[in-house]
Amino acid sequence: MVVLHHVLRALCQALILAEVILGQSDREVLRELKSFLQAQNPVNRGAYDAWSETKASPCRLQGVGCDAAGRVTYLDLSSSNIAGPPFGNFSRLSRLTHLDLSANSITGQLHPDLKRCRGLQYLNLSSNLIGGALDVSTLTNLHTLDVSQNRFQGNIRTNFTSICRNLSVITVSSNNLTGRISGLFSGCTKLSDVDLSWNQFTGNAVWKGIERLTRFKASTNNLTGSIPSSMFPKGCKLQYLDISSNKLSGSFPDSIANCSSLRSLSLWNNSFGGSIPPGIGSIAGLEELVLASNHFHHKIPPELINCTSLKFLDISDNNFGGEVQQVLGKLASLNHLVLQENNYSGGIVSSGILQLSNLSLLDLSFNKFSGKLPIEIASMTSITALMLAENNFSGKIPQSYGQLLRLQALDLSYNSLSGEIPREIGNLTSLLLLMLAGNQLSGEIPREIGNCTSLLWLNLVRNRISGKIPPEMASMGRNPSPTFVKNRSNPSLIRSATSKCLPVYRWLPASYPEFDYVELMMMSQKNCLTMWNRILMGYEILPVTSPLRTALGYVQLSGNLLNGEIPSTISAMKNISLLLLDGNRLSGHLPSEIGWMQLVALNLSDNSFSGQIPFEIGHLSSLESFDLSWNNFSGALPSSLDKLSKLSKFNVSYNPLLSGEVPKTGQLSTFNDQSFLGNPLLSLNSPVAPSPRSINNQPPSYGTEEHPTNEEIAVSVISFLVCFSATFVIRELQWFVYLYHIALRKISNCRISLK
Ligand SMILES: *[C@@H]1O[C@H](CO)[C@@H](O)[C@H](O)[C@H]1NC(C)=O
Ligand SMILES: *[C@@H]1O[C@H](CO)[C@@H](O)[C@H](O)[C@H]1NC(C)=O
Ligand SMILES: *[C@@H]1O[C@H](CO)[C@@H](O)[C@H](O)[C@H]1NC(C)=O
Ligand SMILES: *[C@@H]1O[C@H](CO)[C@@H](O)[C@H](O)[C@H]1NC(C)=O
Ligand SMILES: *[C@@H]1O[C@H](CO)[C@@H](O)[C@H](O)[C@H]1NC(C)=O
Ligand SMILES: *[C@@H]1O[C@H](CO)[C@@H](O)[C@H](O)[C@H]1NC(C)=O
Ligand SMILES: *[C@@H]1O[C@H](CO)[C@@H](O)[C@H](O)[C@H]1NC(C)=O
Ligand SMILES: *[C@@H]1O[C@H](CO)[C@@H](O)[C@H](O)[C@H]1NC(C)=O
Ligand SMILES: *[C@@H]1O[C@H](CO)[C@@H](O)[C@H](O)[C@H]1NC(C)=O
Ligand SMILES: *[C@@H]1O[C@H](CO)[C@@H](O)[C@H](O)[C@H]1NC(C)=O
Ligand SMILES: CC(=O)N[C@H]1CO[C@H](CO)[C@@H](O)[C@@H]1O
Ligand SMILES: CC(=O)N[C@H]1CO[C@H](CO)[C@@H](O)[C@@H]1O
Repeated sequence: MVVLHHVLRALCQALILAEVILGQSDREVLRELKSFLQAQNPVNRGAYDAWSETKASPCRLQGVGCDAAGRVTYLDLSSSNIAGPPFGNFSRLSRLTHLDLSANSITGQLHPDLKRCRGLQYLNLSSNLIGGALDVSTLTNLHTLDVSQNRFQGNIRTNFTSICRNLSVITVSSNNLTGRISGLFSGCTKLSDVDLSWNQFTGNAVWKGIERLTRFKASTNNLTGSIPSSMFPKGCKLQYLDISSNKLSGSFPDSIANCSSLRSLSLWNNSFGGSIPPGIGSIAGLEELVLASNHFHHKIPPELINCTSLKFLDISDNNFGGEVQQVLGKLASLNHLVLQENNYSGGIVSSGILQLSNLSLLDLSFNKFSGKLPIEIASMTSITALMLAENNFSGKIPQSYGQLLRLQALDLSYNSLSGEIPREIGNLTSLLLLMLAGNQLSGEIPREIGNCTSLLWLNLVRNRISGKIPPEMASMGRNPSPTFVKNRSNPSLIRSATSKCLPVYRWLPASYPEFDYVELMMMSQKNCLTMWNRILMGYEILPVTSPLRTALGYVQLSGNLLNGEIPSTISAMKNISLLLLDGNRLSGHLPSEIGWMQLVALNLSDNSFSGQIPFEIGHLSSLESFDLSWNNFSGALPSSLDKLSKLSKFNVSYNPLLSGEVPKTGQLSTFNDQSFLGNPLLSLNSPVAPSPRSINNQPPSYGTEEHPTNEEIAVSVISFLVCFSATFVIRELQWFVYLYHIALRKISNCRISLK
């Protein structure tokens, strides 16, 4: 008995010592990891940079977690500014089950070492730059795999059966993966959540077992064929189904009714035709139905009335038309109703959609509606976005729309509206966006517009608006924060449905390079509407280097009959980046106060401005685009213009009274004679700068982060090495003392438990 006791105790001690030694190896790996990452990322490091070299246990380091034995099982290095190739020694953390490297800039291919991390249950590599084949076939214990937003390519098929056993969540969206997905996950009995979106998968979406999932997303792939009703058998558990932006066709099966837990169904941008399946009406919990950009038949089944939870309905860009269907007016829980791009011509009032008391977004744009703007809209007190653009509405804008106190976006552009802009518009203090372009509006801009304290985006282009620019207008958009705060606390207020970004395209000012960049970002991020919503919440979407970052607002008044001077109050418009006044009858001197705005683009072309170009223009240090052509400016170009170092588009052509010389050095010397046409008194000594810029080329380059010089890198690497070696000796001693204490404590635990 005593012998056994001793043997057991020895064994226990040996085991603990082994643990402690392995634990030390974990610590060693983390130290290697830290120095590897530090070497790869000389500046801007993540939390790992603060990992204490002296801290006794690695388990307390930020982002590190351990099991009871003190072994590292959990490592979270997400959003840590990690760039460069992957670390190659994770497998030496032999107990590691959770590894999160997401939201970094890791490059190269999947490291062969990662494939040896067989214990991994959670692996998140999303939002990196990892390419090559996605071979994770050895990670047979995975529960969750997220490799979305990388550059993986090749055929996915061969490598998934082996990891199916425990797999519950798999996300491979936004890569370049190919292969037929039909049957891909047939053997994965625990699978519940699959996201294959934004790849190049082929085949049809049908595979045995889809009904076991709760979430299936395969948007934006190359899926073809039709969907048989056997896809949704009895017991279907689907809650979210998104197969939008594929090439699926035929009618959508009525058996979807078997998926009684369905909350969101998105079929947009396919070629589905026929009737909307009436079976949808039996899914009482359905909240979101997105059928846009298909060929669904005119008739909407009355059964939809029973979708009593439906909040979000988008049937835009289909073959709907004629009178708005009455069933739509009975969907009492609707928040968002999007009927844009159909062939509707009437029934706005008779359908009852204007009585839907929860409606916050109503988009009827791009249809054939005509007649007066419905007065009934004035009673829709929940409305935040009213989009009626590109129809044939005529008559006046009702004064009573001034009661829509929650309105944030009003787009009536490209109709045949006439009369004045009602002064009641000044009541709309939440209004962020007012688009009235392309109508026949006349009269003056109401001075009350200055009461629209949130109004950042105003587009009145191509109307017949006359009179002076009211000085009060300078107060518009001065404080949009309360509206942004409202949207942040309730994002669903402004959420939009499809990824078809029509309202956003209209919002973007055409042909201004500054906004080209916003557009590019929205497209390349593949999530235009997510970004749109961020904009409406007042979050910055542009990189630090962008001059638009501080003030994204604009005032577009081009192509009207405005006259008189620009009011000197204009300097108060601090949130406006673009001021476009071209094609009016504005005259007089340019007020020097304009120099105190924060403009990125200023277009005064084709007016009757006269006098000197004010020296203060030189204060517009963010100005990139400046057009004064076709006016009567006189005198010399102020020397301050040379300080506009961001200026890439400059035009003073056809101001025949401009005189003096164009400087041979500085910013103005970078423009060629295209910027100075028709100015006989202006001498252009054409120094021909190394790369002369014409008025249309060279869009500003954004997004280039400042990289450290080689010297900076060298200095930081050297100083790191010095610090590191100096602390090393001390640290080793402390660590040893710590190990000794742990070992003693565990050994005494052994004694107690064996007694
Ligand atoms: C990985 O560990 C090996 C020793 O097992 C070492 O030689 C190598 O430098 C380590 N790699 C990195 C990137 O730290
Ligand atoms: C992976 O990480 C990203 C970013 O950190 C996160 O948004 C996402 O939810 C994670 N994926 C899973 C499946 O946990
Ligand atoms: C995706 O792969 C195809 C070839 O399979 C290639 O032509 C294309 O450039 C790749 N796209 C991206 C974004 O990597
Ligand atoms: C989509 O699949 C079809 C065949 O199913 C193929 O011909 C076509 O090239 C694929 N398109 C893309 C973009 O992968
Ligand atoms: C519609 O889907 C196709 C892929 O099938 C995609 O190329 C296209 O961009 C999508 N359209 C929109 C507006 O997203
Ligand atoms: C539900 O699925 C069964 C097969 O499992 C099918 O016979 C039935 O028609 C489906 N229900 C509906 C409403 O389509
Ligand atoms: C709505 O559901 C009820 C009860 O489930 C049913 O009696 C009624 O016929 C349904 N309405 C329509 C239009 O299908
Ligand atoms: C649109 O509706 C009108 C009648 O309102 C009809 O004459 C026309 O053919 C329809 N156009 C399309 C493309 O469906
Ligand atoms: C302006 O708003 C007030 C409430 O703040 C409201 O009483 C009034 O009717 C509105 N005026 C118009 C013309 O809509
Ligand atoms: C709205 O604007 C008018 C004219 O600029 C001004 O007299 C009035 O006080 C403003 N009302 C509010 C509530 O700010
Ligand atoms: C496309 C792909 O990733 N294929 C890989 C599947 O797994 C084997 C090894 O198991 C790799 O050799 C393939 O490249
Ligand atoms: C890590 C994990 O959960 N592994 C499980 C995978 O599935 C097998 C069989 O279902 C289990 O035995 C493992 O425990």
